[in-house]
Amino acid sequence: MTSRDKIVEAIIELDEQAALELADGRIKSGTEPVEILERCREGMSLVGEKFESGDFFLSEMIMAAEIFNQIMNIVRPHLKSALSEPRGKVVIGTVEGDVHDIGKNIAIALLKAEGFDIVDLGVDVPPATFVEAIREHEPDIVGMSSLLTVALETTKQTIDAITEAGLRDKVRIIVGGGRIDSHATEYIKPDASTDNAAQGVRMCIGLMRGEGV
Ligand code: B12
Repeated sequence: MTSRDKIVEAIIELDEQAALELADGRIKSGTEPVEILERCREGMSLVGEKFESGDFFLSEMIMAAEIFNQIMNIVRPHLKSALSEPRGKVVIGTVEGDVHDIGKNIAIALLKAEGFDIVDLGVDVPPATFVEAIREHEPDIVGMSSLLTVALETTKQTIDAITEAGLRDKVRIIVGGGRIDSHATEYIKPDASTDNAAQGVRMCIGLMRGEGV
């Protein structure tokens, strides 16, 4: 049997107290915040598998999300502070039909730590709201999060709406979330895509420099 990281174990056992104590202890002993978040993501993947196989109900998935949010509260203040000059502006949201926001919120925390200005549109964001927000805030980058297979369709519709509004040339688009693979990317056609927030931040820095990613 493979031995799992203790924080992964605490998340899948829904042991909130142990998970929070472990996160706090690791921060105090100097573990990189991003490393802690990566372990938590592993835990959430296993929670997802348990839900899929019927071992967990929706209520248990909600409980795991709550534990993750509490860990985020411990970790967030320790992410590196922002640069003095903003690197660029990102409008970000979870697409219509999808209410998952943990991944989006991690992406936001890491982007802020790298000096990006963020406009967070929240979850279940209709295409028209993305379009309005681009007109209002004139971002350099638009970030979309989608975790459900069905939300890949709304992600595509959102990009189509941006194109139809004549705004596609004015922004670079990055799409993130656990269902984003090469097939999804081929279908949706963003400028960049990832299932990893730290990589997403590096891609945003590249997009600001005009690099292809
Ligand atoms: C927690 C959870 C929930 C919580 C969400 C709480 C919240 N506030 O977010 C609740 C209980 C509400 C929920 C509901 C549902 N869920 Co759910 N959920 C999960 C679970 C267990 C974890 C998701 C998570 O937070 N992961 C941790 C984060 C850190 O990972 P992440 O999201 O991938 O994000 C990382 C990267 O992708 C990236 N990233 C994400 N977004 C972005 C955006 C940008 C711009 C960038 C750069 C990067 C980036 O950065 C993050 C860090 O690296 C997953 C399992 C899984 N494997 O994903 C299922 C899962 C996503 N859910 C699933 C399902 C089916 C549902 C429901 C339909 C269940 C139901 N019957 O009602 C509903 C749908 C509700 C809706 N309309 O959206 C399925 C989806 C299956 C599919 N293929 O479509 C999954 C995969 C579980 C499973 N294996 O069956 N869920």
